[in-house]
Amino acid sequence: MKIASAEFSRSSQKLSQVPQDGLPDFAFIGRSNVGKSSLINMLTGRQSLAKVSGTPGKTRLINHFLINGGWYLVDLPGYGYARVSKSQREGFSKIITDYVLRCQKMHFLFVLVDSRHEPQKIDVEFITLLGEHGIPFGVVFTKTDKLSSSQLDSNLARYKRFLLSMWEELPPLFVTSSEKKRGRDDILDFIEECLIRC
Ligand SMILES: Nc1nc2c(ncn2[C@@H]2O[C@H](COP(=O)(O)OP(=O)(O)OP(=O)(O)O)[C@@H](O)[C@H]2O)c(=O)[nH]1
Ligand SMILES: [Mg+2]
Repeated sequence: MKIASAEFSRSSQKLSQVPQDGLPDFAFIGRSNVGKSSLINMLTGRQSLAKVSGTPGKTRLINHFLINGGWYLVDLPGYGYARVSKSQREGFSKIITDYVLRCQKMHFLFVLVDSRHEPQKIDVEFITLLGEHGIPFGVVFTKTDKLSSSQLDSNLARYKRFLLSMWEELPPLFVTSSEKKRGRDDILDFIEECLIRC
């Protein structure tokens, strides 16, 4: 799919502020610093559409970006950020759970995980929450440029084994690097398919 236009639409502090125009959301979520904002910039081909930072916790609000005038890419705050209070760190912030569990509009969640790491407890908890609530999601492996191809293959196989130990089927999986623009077509083609079906 071609991205003809990508523009910042709105930052929301709470669910009641998100756009109410009925256009579908494709949202990016995952641990702080995993690469959500970078992925949005890579997909749209706009270098600084979403704010990227080496310091975790950069994205604090729900940010909607209107794509091709017909759907949104949504940049969500990260979870598991080490400098917030312990209770917030262990759970998911209200802004995230409200968006994920209570948002009325059609949304698909891309859960980002760092391809270098074994499955992390907080990601597993989050994926479990999605499964329990029947929320459609896919898993996006980020920063694959930091691994050799054999390391990547072995980490992907480990993650798949882990997912299959908990669930009967694998969700859609995407292998990406914002640095190398890897995985762009896979994600955009997937979104296009979803838009045709919804
Ligand atoms: N090598 C490499 N670095 C990346 C990639 N994606 C993101 N980064 C780096 O990882 C850091 C965090 O990226 P962000 O896109 O801000 O991460 P985020 O998930 O939006 O972070 P928060 O908004 O703080 O939750 C930045 O220093 C990025 O340059 C990638 O594909 N490869
Ligand atoms: Mg961010």
